[in-house]
Amino acid sequence: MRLRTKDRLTVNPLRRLEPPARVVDWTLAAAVAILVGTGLYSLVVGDPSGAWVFDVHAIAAFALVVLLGFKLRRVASRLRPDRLTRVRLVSVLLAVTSLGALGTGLWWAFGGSVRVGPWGLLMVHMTLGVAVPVVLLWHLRHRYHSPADAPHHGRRTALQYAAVVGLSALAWRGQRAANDLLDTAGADRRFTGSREEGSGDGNAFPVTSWVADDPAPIDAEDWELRVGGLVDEPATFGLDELATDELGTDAQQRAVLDCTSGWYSDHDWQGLAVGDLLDTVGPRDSARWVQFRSVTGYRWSLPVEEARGALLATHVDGERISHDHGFPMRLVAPGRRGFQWVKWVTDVRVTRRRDVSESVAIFVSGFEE
Ligand SMILES: Nc1nc2c(c(=O)[nH]1)N[C@H]1C(S)=C(S)[C@@H](COP(=O)(O)O)O[C@H]1N2
Ligand SMILES: [Mo]
Repeated sequence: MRLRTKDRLTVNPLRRLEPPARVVDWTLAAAVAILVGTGLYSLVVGDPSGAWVFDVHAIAAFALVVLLGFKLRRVASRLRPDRLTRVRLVSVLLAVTSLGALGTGLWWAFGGSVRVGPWGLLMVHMTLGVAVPVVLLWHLRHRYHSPADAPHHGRRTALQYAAVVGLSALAWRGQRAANDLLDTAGADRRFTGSREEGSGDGNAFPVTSWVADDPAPIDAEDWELRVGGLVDEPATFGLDELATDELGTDAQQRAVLDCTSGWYSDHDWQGLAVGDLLDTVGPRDSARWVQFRSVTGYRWSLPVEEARGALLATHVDGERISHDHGFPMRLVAPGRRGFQWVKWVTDVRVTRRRDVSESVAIFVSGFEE
C-alpha cells in the first residue's frame, strides 16, 4: 500500500496536492455555495467598492476547475455506458451543468459572445449557475456522506487547501494577464464584467427590458409625474410644466448604466434632480425611501439620501430620451445596476418602509395590465 502511494507520487507530483476524496467533495460543495452566493449578490453591486465580490467569484471558479479535475478523474471510470444507473445519470447531469456554468463563465471572461434567442452568454451562464445547486442537492440525496467521515490529516489537508486556493488565485491573475496580452474582448471589461456599448452616443445604446415590459409609446401631452406619499405637499407635474417650472430639467449627471446581462454605457444625462423635486414636495421626518414607479408597474426604491443624488432624465448626451430608453423620463441612479434605472417613470412615492413587492414587480410588470 505504502509503496503504491509512493509510486503514484513519483509519477505525478501534482497528486500530492490532491486532498482526500471526501474533503474534495465537501470543498466542491463549498465552492458551489460561494459561487452561487457571490454570483447572485454581484447582481446588485454597481459601485467599485463592491469589486471584491467579483474577484471572489472568479477565484472560486478557478478553485472549482482544480477540484472538478480531481473529482472527475476519480469517478470517470464509473462512467461506462453499461453501468449507467439513474443515480449516475444525476451525477452526469451535475457534471454537465457545472462544466457548462464554468465554461460559459470563462468564455465570457475571455470575451466570448453567444446568442440564444433573446439571451446573451451571461444569461446562459447565470441559468446554468443557478441550476448547479439544484442538481447538486439532488445528487447529494443519493450520494451523501457526512463530512465527519472524512479522514483527518489536519496539517497536510490544510496545506493542500492552501495550495488549491493559491493556484486558483494565480490562475485568475494569469487569466487577466492573458486577456490583456491577447487583447481579447474580455480585456477591457468593467469591474462588474460588463463590456462597453455605445457610450457618449445618445440613444444608440442597447435596450434591455425585463420579461414583458413593453408599453406603448407615451404621449407627452397626457403624461404626468405624480409625487406623493410621506410628503407635505403632494404634487403633479406635466412635462412642459417641469421644463419651464423653476424646478427645471437641466440638471446634469455623468453616469454609467451597467446591465446585469453584461454591457455598460457611459453617458451625460440631463433632467430633473430628484433632490430638487423632494425639496419642492417636502418629505416628512419619517421618510426613508423614495420609490420610482413606471407606467408598467415596474418599480424600484432608493434610500432618501441616495435618491437626492439621482436624476429623472429627459435627455441623454443632448438627445431627448427615446421611447425605448424610457421617454419621457427615466431614472438615472449612479452606482446602481441597470435594472434599478426605472424607465417610463410616472410616480415618485416617498415611504417609510421599503416596498418588498418591487423585487417581484420587476419580473411580472407588463403582465399585470
Ligand atoms: N419600466 C422598466 N424599466 C426598466 C426595465 C424594464 O424592463 N422596465 N429594464 C431595466 C433594465 S434590466 C436595464 S439594464 C435598464 C436598461 O435601460 P435601456 O433599455 O435604456 O438600455 O432599464 C431598466 N429599467
Ligand atoms: Mo438590465
